[in-house]
Amino acid sequence: MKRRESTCDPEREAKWQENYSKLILREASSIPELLHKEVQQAFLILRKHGCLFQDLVRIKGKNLLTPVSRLLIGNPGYTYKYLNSRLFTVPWPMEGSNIKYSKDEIFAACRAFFKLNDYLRKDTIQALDKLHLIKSKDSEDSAVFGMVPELSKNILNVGHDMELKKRTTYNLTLLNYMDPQEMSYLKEEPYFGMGKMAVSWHHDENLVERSTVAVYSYNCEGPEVLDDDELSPEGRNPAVWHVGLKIAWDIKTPGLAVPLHQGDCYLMLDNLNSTHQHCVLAGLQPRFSSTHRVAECSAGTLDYIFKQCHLALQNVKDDTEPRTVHLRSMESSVIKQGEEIHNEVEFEWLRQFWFHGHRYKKCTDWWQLPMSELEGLWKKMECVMPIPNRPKFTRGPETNLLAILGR
Ligand code: A4F
Repeated sequence: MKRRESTCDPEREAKWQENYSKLILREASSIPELLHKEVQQAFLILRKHGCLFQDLVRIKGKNLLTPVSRLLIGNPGYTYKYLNSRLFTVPWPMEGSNIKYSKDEIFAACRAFFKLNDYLRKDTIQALDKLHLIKSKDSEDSAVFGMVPELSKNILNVGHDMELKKRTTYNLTLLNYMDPQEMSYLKEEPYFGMGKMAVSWHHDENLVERSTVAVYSYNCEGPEVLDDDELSPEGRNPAVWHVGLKIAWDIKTPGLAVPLHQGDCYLMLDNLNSTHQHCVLAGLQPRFSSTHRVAECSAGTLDYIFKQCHLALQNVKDDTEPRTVHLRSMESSVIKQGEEIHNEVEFEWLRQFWFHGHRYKKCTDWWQLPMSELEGLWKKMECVMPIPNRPKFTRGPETNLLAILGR
């Protein structure tokens, strides 16, 4: 294990540059004090109102509760799926949105994460510009770029700006909370002796390709066992939370453990999330984080699923006199498309929502209306094309859980 501090050893520094230069640490002191205050207050409010929940996920064939409790906040109507569980955003108050929250404090908390999101987006653009400059300074890329005519340069710039925007416009944040003292057991990090893990080595899933993940880390204050500088470079302070990073499929190259103090942020730039795995190494005190992501939402928004339902229902004729519904076309491709959408709305949306539904009500009733509309559309599909041999759909968690996870 190596720690992140710069070193006088040029060989070690070069190795770090080669393997880990896309991990950027922003120390708390570089972030505006008012933003810290608002964000830290927001975490405490959400914990006070019991808004963070452990998720039931499916991993390596097993259904498990995550040790970390979570809440998804983000663009209205967006969802994010990880480890087979779809989470629905508590909407943050974007310009032009008119969202009712269950409490003023919860509104203030969502507004704080929206502000943090904007701050991290701007900061990420700066970090990527710097990375781009460093990488293109010596590369052949820049030599070629230097030779292209002005017009092509402009086209390249426009393309570059569009890509940059696509990879930095965070559409949601997954909040995490864990109190290690409440955990009876935490796994040991298996490859580098990094100590107890709150989250095992993994890649974040379902993100836009090469998009950055930006993380704000807030650990509650408490005694630290040792000062960072008192430790050997091979050890890590077990009282302090760290983010661990390693190259994917590689346990020979030393991993990196970066200590996270109160209010520190880190950015996983560009393709770092796919070339590397990360883990979260537990400290002793409770810790929150806000992990801002560009979720790949092409099939993950309300707009999308409503469009799908309307597509399927184009094949359903709804007569009023006498009251009957029947299919317009019996062509196999049309029937198949209808069945796929019927499955999608039931298994990816309704069951997932009713399984976790009570959670969102703590913060807002925003999802109630669109989800009952979606249920109405599903019922129409059910009249003409019921799904054979599947567990009965109810609004309670039990059968939905079996149906979602056991598939
Ligand atoms: O060990 C874990 O981190 C874990 C424990 C558990 N009871 C359920 C899931 C996980 C888990 C995990 C949780 C959240 C997350 O965002 C990523 C995760 O990645 C993992 C994991 C990768 C467990 C094993 C693994 O290989």
